[in-house]
Amino acid sequence: MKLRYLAVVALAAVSTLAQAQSKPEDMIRLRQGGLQLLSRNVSILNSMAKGDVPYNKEVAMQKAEFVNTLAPEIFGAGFGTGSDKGLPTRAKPAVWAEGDNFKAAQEKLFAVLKKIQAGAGDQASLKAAMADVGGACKNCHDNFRDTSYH
Ligand code: ASC
Repeated sequence: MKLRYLAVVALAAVSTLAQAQSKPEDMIRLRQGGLQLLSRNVSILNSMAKGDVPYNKEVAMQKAEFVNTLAPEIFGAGFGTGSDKGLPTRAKPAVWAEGDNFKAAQEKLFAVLKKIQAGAGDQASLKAAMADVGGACKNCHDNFRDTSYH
């Protein structure tokens, strides 16, 4: 009985969360802001890896953890059904029409981000792990991001 009650409460909480992001313009804002934050934090990691800014183990590990939390959140909550329009967006219709390919592109990014997290505690490993991240961003942009807003 108690378990069943907890399950109902948990389900209600999950559906409230889902509804909180269900408006197209909210999803578009979420993904655009989220991707900017992802870009900023990956760029800082890249600068540290190259030594353009001083490598700091604590900051690198914190940022690597952050991007690994952030990226799945962007793709989980930012590209829902109906968010192909609502605000100016560069997301191509292919995001929704070719869902499996879009998912595969995400998985590629997540895999690189995991490698970055595994390597963040050491500058040389971080540098090695950064090698594929630009490609993972570009792969998705080439296929799923328009050159201009619509
Ligand atoms: C970046 C950034 C992107 C990618 C992309 C790679 O630093 O902000 O969106 O790299 O330009 O093609």
